[in-house]
Amino acid sequence: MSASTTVLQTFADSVLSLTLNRPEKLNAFNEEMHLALRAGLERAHRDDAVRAVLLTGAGRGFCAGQDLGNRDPRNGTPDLGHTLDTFYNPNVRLIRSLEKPVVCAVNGVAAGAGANIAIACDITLAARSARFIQAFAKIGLVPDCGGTWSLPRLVGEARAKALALTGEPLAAQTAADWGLIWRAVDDDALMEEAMALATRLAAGPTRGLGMTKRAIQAAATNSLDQQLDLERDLQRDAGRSADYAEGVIAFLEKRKPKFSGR
Ligand code: LHQ
Repeated sequence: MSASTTVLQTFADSVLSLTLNRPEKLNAFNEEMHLALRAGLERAHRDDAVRAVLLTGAGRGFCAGQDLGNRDPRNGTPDLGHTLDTFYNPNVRLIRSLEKPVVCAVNGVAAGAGANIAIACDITLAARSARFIQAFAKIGLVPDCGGTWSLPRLVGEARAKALALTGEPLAAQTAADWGLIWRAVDDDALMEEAMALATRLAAGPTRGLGMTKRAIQAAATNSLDQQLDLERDLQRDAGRSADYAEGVIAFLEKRKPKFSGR
């Protein structure tokens, strides 16, 4: 268990569940919650027993971004670049560099940094009632947590600009139709479906899945030639994994594979 209650950690079936837990503030980030999320993500990096992560929020919201009470300009002009460097960016990097699947279950409104953390995850599901809001424009800020990078890649420049410049809420189903997330799910089915997905992934060939994540992310900046070389290198490693041997032998023996993650 993490010492802080601002992010709840539970571990079962090789899945580490991280639940943002400041429901009275719609799970807006204060410094304690950043550090608690970081502790959970670092555990996922460190601990071989963790083979998938499930990120969600407690209460009726997923995450309302920065706790604006903590960055009140009446208390002096804040250095928000420092806030990003110190608190947000490390967590986004931990999500992206983790060579294990990160499933996000967006249980309610995801605004500002909350929306962009949700879409930084590998597979994002959302409750049909959830909304994604690039709230930054409403307070004179710029989308962060990689939003200016991921939004145009996921939905194209036209939609990215319209979402970011207007701050209009995007319904979960539209987010799925546009490719911003994987799937919108009935509210009461969300957690069961997200946990089933995370559990299935956690029982998978973890090394191969991790390398697949790395390769797809690298494609954003690689040429085709570089990507073909990367695939060759990763496939070489994957082909030496215990899970490749198990997968092929199980296929030939007409049984279900039992992957160890190695
Ligand atoms: C909140 C918040 C919140 C504090 C709801 N803070 N209390 C990075 C670097 C550093 C600084 C700046 O920012 C960033 C990145 C960012 O994330 S910028 C974007 C910051 N987030 C926002 O601007 C969103 C602000 N929240 C909202 O617009 C609404 O609350 C949404 C649309 C998320 C939800 O609306 P409702 O469903 O109508 O809920 P509500 O507004 O009634 O909120 C419920 C409570 O949560 C309420 O408290 P109260 O004591 O009145 O019940 C809100 O004050 C509190 N809350 N978001 N970000």
